[in-house]
Amino acid sequence: MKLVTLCLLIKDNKVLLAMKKRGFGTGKINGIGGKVEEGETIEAAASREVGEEIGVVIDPAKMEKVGNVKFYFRDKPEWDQDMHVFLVKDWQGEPKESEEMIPKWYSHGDIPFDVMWADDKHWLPIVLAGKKVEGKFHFINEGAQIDGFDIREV
Ligand code: 6U4
Repeated sequence: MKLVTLCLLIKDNKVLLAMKKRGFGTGKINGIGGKVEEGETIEAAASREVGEEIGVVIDPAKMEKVGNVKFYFRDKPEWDQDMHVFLVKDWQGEPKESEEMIPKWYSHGDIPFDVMWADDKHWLPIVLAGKKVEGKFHFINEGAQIDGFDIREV
């Protein structure tokens, strides 16, 4: 199962999400992150991905771990992911578009769930409300549909 990260930058009651231009989930809007590489801590990987994808520098010590969500794809088990979610309120630099992503700020009441992964509406509002989550989702139809899930606040 792939270990991946997701960072949610928060400023003035808005969250930074980004449209993915290539790779897994192309065209979808989500937080910023990617795979943890061998020998890397999860926090270091999250910080590296944010640097690569939107050009912002984060101190791994200043990220707040707020979630662990596992994804299981019934028809594509090689896509299974163990995702670690972080809130980030302190960084250096201005988010900018890269070859991989187009970032944009969203009010908490204006999240574009219809163009995000189907799981996000079940856990992202909880995290944006300042709580921590843990859970799992089972997908069918190559991720287009949820076939069962379990999310709890921790
Ligand atoms: P490379 O190999 O670097 O092109 P990349 O396109 O960066 O891969 P990957 O696989 O490294 O993608 O990371 C997937 C990213 O998508 C992670 O940040 C986690 C995020 N992600 C995957 N499934 C998700 C889901 N169901 N809901 C969500 N984010 C998800 O909110």
